[in-house]
Amino acid sequence: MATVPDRLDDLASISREVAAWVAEVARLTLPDRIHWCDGSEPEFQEMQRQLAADGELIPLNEATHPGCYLYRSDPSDVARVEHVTYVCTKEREDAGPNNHWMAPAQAHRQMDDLFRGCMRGRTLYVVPYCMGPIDSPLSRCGVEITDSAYVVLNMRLMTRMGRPALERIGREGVFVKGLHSTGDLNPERRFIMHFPESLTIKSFGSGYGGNALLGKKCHALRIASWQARDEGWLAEHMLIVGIENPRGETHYLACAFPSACGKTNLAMLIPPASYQGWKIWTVGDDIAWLHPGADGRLYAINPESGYFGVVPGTNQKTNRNAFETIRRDTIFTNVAVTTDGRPWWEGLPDGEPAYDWQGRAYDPANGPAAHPNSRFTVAATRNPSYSRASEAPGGVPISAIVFGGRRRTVAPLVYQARNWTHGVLVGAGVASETTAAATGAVGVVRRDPMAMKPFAGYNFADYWSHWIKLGSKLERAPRIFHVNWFRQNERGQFLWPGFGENMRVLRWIIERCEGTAGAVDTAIGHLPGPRDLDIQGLDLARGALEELLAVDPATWGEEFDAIAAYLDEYGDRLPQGLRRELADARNRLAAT
Ligand code: GTP
Ligand code: SPV
Ligand code: MN
Repeated sequence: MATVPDRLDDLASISREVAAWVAEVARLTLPDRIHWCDGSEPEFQEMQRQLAADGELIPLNEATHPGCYLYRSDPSDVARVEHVTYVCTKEREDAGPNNHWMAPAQAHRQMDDLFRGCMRGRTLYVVPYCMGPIDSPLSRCGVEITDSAYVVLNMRLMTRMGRPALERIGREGVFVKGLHSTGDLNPERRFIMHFPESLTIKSFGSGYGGNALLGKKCHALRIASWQARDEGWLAEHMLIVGIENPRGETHYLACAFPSACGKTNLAMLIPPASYQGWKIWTVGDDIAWLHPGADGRLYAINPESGYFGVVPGTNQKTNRNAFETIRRDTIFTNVAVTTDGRPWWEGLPDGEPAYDWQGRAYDPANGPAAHPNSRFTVAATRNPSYSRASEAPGGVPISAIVFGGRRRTVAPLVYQARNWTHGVLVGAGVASETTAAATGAVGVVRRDPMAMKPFAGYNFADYWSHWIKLGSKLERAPRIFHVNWFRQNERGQFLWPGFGENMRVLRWIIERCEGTAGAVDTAIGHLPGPRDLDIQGLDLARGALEELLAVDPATWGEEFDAIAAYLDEYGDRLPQGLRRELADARNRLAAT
């Protein structure tokens, strides 16, 4: 059993800080081998080949899905685990009512006990990565130590991983330390701990998604949001999409919707046939880092380089770009397979599942064939609508910020906030039905401010203050909107067709930014009037549009009460600006 590197890798000599930390972790976890990842294509291919030989990855049909593999996670390990995710700050109040908290010393002790000797018989992988373009001053680096080869493969697709990242760390000396082990996958011994004050993450007992790919939610949101507050920027759960109009002008939007509420779909939308000359460019599908620019605008980079996207529901009609993207070089997690080895999921118009996501012979009595949170991992460059601007070191200028949620009732199709601070209230008031992206009940409405409930690395009250302050410094702040694609009629049918047709709403948003689209003023903000939204050629049910654009005073009275009660949980730390905006909104509602 080796506790020092088997071979003195040349990578180990690039950063003394990383090498020292790897040695320290090896003394604790006692791996058999240490592998420094260089991030090269041959390394990636060799690891895939090896995992397939070990039976951990299942090669899919090479004729229909070249370079694609299926991975089945442990059936108890299929989603993020919010109830055991902690933010461990010195002061409990800094983590806020929105986070589970544990004192750092106790948390380290508890985690180190779990990590002690946990890599015996296993390989310790050192995964240096850069979140954001490798040459961007806005990017930040980290190193994940993991004993999961599946995690390494995912990190290779999701981040700029390997030698260039390590070289940047060698120059800068600063990096986020992420320690991960799948452990024994015992849900009782599963914890995701964050130490923002020491740029450290410790994750044990899960091999899945946001629990284990530490560059993603742990680093790029929880740790980064803390850093962003200190440094004057924002780390957000937002897609970034460019919308090019027929005149060749491109507006970029940053949109925050909770997990499994449509970010990936909107980021790669295909406009309706009537939108000749309009083009959609995907910059990011899950996370945005937003920085004030010298010109008074807000600029966004996507810290990721791949997609970890929801599979069910993806087809030619709903999301042709994603459908094309995942036909090759994709890792599928927890989908079903057909007899001829093609991946299968609910929402595909053809094919039949032979084996379900757990590898059992498919039986509808066992529930869906593909897990509702089954995912694809694929490089962003595979996407037909991939934007070259994703590589721009300075990011892209943001015209509008769009919040949204999944709500059967209450929230209209779209409305615009009156100004930045009102927009922060709109974001703070976001509520959404829970989804399969996290363990626990599905379909329960909860407050999910800025779609960051599971991801803000500090007290939401401080976070909203930071938002308000940042906006006040922007001379050309983005306009703020709220959308809801998920309104239903009393029979449970969606009132709005969604997907590509969401383009019609995006168009109104852009034209509001340009000052050319009309709106009516209501208590909750500006809504499109009946003729302001382009619904030409759209087959909407009778009365659907009226319902989608209605602001019912009684319903909104209750909604404002609920938002007030929620904000009260943050006590004195809540910024006065939010209280004022809410009081104004209630007065406007009372006056109608
Ligand atoms: P995370 O990766 O968990 O952050 O999710 P996401 O926000 O990227 O959600 P995604 O785009 O993967 O969509 C989640 C689910 O919502 C999928 O099953 C989609 O088919 C469905 N969906 C997306 N957009 C729409 C829409 O406009 N209307 C309706 N009805 N469903 C949608
Ligand atoms: C989400 O849950 O918001 C995701 C998937 O994007 S995960 O990577 O598991 O966080
Ligand atoms: Mn997400």
